[in-house]
Amino acid sequence: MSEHTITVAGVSVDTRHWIGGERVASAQTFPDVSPIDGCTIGDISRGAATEAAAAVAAAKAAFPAWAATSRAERARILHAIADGVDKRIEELAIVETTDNGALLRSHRRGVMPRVAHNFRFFADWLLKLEHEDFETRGHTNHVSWDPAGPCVLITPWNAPLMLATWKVAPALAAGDTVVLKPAEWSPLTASLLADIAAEAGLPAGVLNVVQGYGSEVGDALTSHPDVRRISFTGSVPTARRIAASASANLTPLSLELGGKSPLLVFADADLDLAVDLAVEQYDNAGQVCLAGTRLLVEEPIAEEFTRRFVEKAAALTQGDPRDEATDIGPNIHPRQLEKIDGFVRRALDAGARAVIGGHRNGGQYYAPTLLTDVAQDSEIVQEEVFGPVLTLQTFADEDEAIRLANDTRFGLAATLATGDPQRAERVSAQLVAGTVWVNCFFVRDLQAPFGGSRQSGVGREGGTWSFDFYCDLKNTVTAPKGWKDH
Ligand code: TXE
Repeated sequence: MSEHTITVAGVSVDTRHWIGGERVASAQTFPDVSPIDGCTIGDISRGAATEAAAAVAAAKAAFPAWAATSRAERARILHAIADGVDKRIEELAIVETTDNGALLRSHRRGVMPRVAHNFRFFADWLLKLEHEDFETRGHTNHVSWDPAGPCVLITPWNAPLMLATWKVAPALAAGDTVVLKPAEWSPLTASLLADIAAEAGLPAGVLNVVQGYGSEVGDALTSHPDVRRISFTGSVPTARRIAASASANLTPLSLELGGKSPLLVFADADLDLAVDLAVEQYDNAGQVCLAGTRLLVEEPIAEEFTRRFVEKAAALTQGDPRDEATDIGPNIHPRQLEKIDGFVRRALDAGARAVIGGHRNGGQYYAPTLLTDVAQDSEIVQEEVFGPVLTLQTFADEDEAIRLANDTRFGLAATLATGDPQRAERVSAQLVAGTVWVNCFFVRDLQAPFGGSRQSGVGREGGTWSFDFYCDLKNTVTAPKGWKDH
């Protein structure tokens, strides 16, 4: 075992970058700390501009051959990567849980199988992707999906491999090459993905992984003139920095950012279902961009809803995410915990009432919290907390519900609980959100467009929309034989 390999719960993970089909170490490292116990898991290569440039160069060098690889062969390799993920689900699950503190049972049974599905889905979609040719005055128009070039994919820590592969899979399927920059708080599964991809036969340089702090490696990647696409999931301030940096070359961006999504509960809803949906918003310790953190409840049922919610939330088990019985694990980092607690303290100081929680719960854990008596224009209602913190407000009628729901600078998602299908149709038509769920939550088909309105993002990914982004669409117009236009 090399000095650059660490063992995480019995799984070997290389701590170096993966550039041009080789492991590359940086002289400097950064510590990767587990949120479960605050212990250092290992020291990871700390990339800088040199590694960023090397990775883009490797992606550029590998691009022509990969772009010229037939669709069928690209799809075959993506399927082989999916098979590799399937074989290592247990390993990926435990490494991810150790690294970011999300539940092992979710990683094992939900997330990692979805990671494999991401590769299979985009491989299969690639094979179906066709534009109809059409005619203009006897000329044929042929629209082709040309690979765009090297892509920089920058991903967050709340669902590291899941979110990375939402980008990696369509980019590779499209014939692009990739530089993946995982978050510094959860760098490990990206390294395992590099191993799996290499074993599956992905040629050297097609997928590169650069580790390090965004502030140190980010600019060199996002301002690079050879980069043809940048896809980013993360915070709004970082998105602004990336957009500024990408503006040097007008590199197209896909941005999937935060949210402050509403969950609207109407008096005609199935109350048990509504309460289940609300409690589900604590998933992943609230570190979910889509979370419906603003509970908006119709006045006549607010008291009963709150009573049932508190009963259900009180039954949640908080603790070690490796334990099957655990419902809520730790938050990712002391800095994130500090941020969450700051939001809650300021809300309480401003007159909010904690119906449950409102405090830390030892270690890196934050007690599931529900705050009432919050003003619509207050920080706690307007800003993304990214922790297990929900607010509850009431509304008198449908118009007020819609007004409150839309009164935010975000527009990622919205959830409705109602027993009236016409109301569902009426209300969802008026909500500003990339996704609206009616009497359900978190159901996502990869062929659906996914993304946010307003400051929740730019662009949509999923199905054909992903290929729209990762490809250069080209129209070739051919005159019929013997045609003279001039
Ligand atoms: O995010 P950052 P942070 C929100 C959530 C959270 C807040 C802060 O509200 O509390 O963001 O999280 C890389 N150039 N979301 O600070 O900074 C960084 O290395 C290029 C919502 O961790 O956005 C990491 O890989 N890259 C969200 C990635 O950006 C840079 C998920 C995300 O980190 C960079 C995560 C730079 N200058 C946080 N600076 C969601 N939408 O799901 C940083 N990075």
